[in-house]
Amino acid sequence: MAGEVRGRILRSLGGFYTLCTENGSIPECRACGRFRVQRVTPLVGDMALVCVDADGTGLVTELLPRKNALRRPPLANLDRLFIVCSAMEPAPNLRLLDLLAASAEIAGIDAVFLFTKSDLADCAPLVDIYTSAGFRAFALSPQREAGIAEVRALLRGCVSAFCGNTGVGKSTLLNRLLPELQLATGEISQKLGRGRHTTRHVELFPVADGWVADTPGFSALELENDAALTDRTLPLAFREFAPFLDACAFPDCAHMKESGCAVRAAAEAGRLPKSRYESYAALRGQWRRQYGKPRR
Ligand SMILES: Nc1nc2c(ncn2[C@@H]2O[C@H](COP(=O)(O)OP(=O)(O)OP(=O)(O)O)[C@@H](O)[C@H]2O)c(=O)[nH]1
Ligand SMILES: [Mg+2]
Ligand SMILES: [Zn+2]
Repeated sequence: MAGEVRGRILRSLGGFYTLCTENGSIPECRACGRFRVQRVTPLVGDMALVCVDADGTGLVTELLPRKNALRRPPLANLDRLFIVCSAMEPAPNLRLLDLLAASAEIAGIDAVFLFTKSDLADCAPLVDIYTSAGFRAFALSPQREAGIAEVRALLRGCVSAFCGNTGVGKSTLLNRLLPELQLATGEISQKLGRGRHTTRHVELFPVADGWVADTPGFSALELENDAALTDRTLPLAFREFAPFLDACAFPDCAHMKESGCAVRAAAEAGRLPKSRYESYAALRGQWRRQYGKPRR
């Protein structure tokens, strides 16, 4: 059945793409040379047109418009991003969580927090921070069923992804939710960092009426030149700041050292999580150092 068909990119590995089409899956598709010239990189999650030859090999010829796209993890057309963080081994990195959540918020992707290894340490303080910031957040432990049914329900009918630091238990949790996946999981080593990543590529797997991606973990996440995330949009990427933004004394308040800043006052008064405000201030500082003074 030669011809052009529409499909979703499920996997991208070494320049080869696996697509799921209504005629089944087409492995080892190459991408059209024009993409390289146009500096377009097909992403897992992309809807694409693929030309299938008589011998069954495919060539991705066109990417259909994206609903959204993330650089880290590299995925397109996500409805939901599960941000996974362990209570310990590795220790929580709130700055990383808040950067991931901010990227999702600006892209219009629903962020949900999953705190794993609650058998090793209490996840309640973490769950508290994120529920009071207005997110869904769950504490999960291998021995307990709490939260599992809720997460399963959130997977249904949408395209989602698990992301977070390496070793937090993304693949372990996906195996528990979807035992048929049988994903490889890794031993935690003292030497977290390069070469310790168990999951090595992004891949979408089918779930009830939807798709879910496992992604490789990262041990640090740089503020990348994400056009959507600037010092101007950053306050909007912290959803719990919204009720305070109009109450700042200056309309162009950066929510840093300004007098009459309602956001900073709310953080100091405990009306929004202090760690979230600290992440905001740190990310803004980092943005300013990297990309210079904004145009006013
Ligand atoms: N005690 C405990 N260990 C866990 C839990 N979840 C995962 N682990 C262990 O943590 C280690 C890492 O788990 P993975 O699922 O491979 O972690 P990952 O997030 O997929 O890691 P990368 O693929 O490298 O990004 C494994 O040894 C798991 O058995 C948990 O809830 N409690
Ligand atoms: Mg993994
Ligand atoms: Zn302010």
